[in-house]
Amino acid sequence: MLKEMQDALIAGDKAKVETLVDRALTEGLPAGRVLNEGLIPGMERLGELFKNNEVFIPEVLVAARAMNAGLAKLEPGLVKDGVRPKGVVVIGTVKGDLHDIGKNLVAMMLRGNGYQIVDLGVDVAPEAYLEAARAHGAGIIALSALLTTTMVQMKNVVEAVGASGLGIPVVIGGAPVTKDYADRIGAGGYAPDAASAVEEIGRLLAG
Ligand code: B1M
Repeated sequence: MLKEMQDALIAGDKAKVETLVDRALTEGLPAGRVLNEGLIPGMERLGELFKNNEVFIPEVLVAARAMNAGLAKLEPGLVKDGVRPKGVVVIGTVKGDLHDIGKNLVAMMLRGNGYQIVDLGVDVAPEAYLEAARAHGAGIIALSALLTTTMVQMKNVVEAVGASGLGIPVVIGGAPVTKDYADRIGAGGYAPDAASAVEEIGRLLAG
């Protein structure tokens, strides 16, 4: 069923992805397994096809919609009930970048671990992070970037936060982002995937 889910995702068949996610959950598969063995490998296979010019942007967009629909179905299973917010996290994909699947996953895992999430979406200007952090009393700002051309925006946000006097850390991640890059731009934290983002944010908020 998980292989069938991957195929439906690649085909951009949103209704089928939703049905298969529902069926997997009804049959008792843990949400984390559906995510890690169904949806994510599907997206990885799609990435390969995209890289090799075997599929193009319209197909990827349709598949991304199917992925987000599948993620929405999984969210209740990934989120623990009745946990008091551990802190407020402002999250968004940086200016010029429209990729939101990884960012949504990080937001979802954080929510599931008891954080209150202020999700600014995609293509977020540095000032918007600052405004939201002030308005919601955030303890941390989390940035996602998927393009080598947009990850440079992270430096602008780190500098804006530094100049603002807010005194809160910025944590960064996304496929092209590395620990070395985070250190170079003075970001307080870095995480390679959604699960480590939860750990990293917990560490930063505790310290
Ligand atoms: Co785009 N795209 N895309 N794309 N796209 C990539 C990223 C690319 C690697 C494809 C390729 O060439 N192989 C390539 C980037 C090359 C580069 O810069 N190095 C690329 C390109 C070039 C482009 C365009 C420029 C294409 C064009 O127009 N010619 C264009 C740019 C548009 C823009 O943003 N301005 C573009 C457009 C698109 C779509 C809109 C069609 C669509 C996005 C739809 C959407 O997100 N709603 C899309 C997609 C889907 C992809 C691929 C296929 C999949 C990305 C994805 O969602 N992965 C991608 C190829 C690939 O990655 N294999 C590709 C699944 C997701 C779960 O992983 O986002 O990496 P990811 O998140 C991970 C970690 O990175 C981490 O945790 C997540 C899960 O563990 N993480 C964090 C992410 N954020 C984090 C933040 C953290 C911590 C961890 O802390 C805060």
